[in-house]
Amino acid sequence: MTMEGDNTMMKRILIASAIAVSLVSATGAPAHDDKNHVKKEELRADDHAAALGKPGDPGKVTRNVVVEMSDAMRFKPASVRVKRGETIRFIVRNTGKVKHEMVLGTIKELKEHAGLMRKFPEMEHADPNQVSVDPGMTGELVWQFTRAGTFDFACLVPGHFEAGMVGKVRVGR
Ligand SMILES: [Cu+2]
Repeated sequence: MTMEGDNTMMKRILIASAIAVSLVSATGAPAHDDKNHVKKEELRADDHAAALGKPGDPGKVTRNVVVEMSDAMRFKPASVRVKRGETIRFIVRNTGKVKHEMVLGTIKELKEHAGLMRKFPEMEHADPNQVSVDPGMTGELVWQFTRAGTFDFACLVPGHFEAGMVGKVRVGR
């Protein structure tokens, strides 16, 4: 799936992954859903993004940060410092031969999500806090860090998180 993918499809995938994530964290197992569920889970997905900020306005980017992802299962740099309030455009290069992704979150969320990816390896997502990048390609992720603290990012392609493909964002005042 490319970043230019069909909007309706993106929306559907976003909702599906939001449901999947919260169902697993709530009950430990996927369950069936109904229409009301979709609305509720969508809201919850927004809440969890709020822990470290919000999707950034591409017109208000204060700084570009280049991050390289490799088949060594590492991000370079693995640690990024930003000032509170900054809107960062992550320019995310995949120098490897397999797909990688950069997902922003707290380590707890990322762990839960990694477990889900092991159960559903074909799962695709398009949440605003993540970018998937095909081998040899470059993707972008614009994020505004509205809270001070230390946050995490990880590659949630099955096995990659477990292999140590993680990094940190330190948000100072
Ligand atoms: Cu990876």
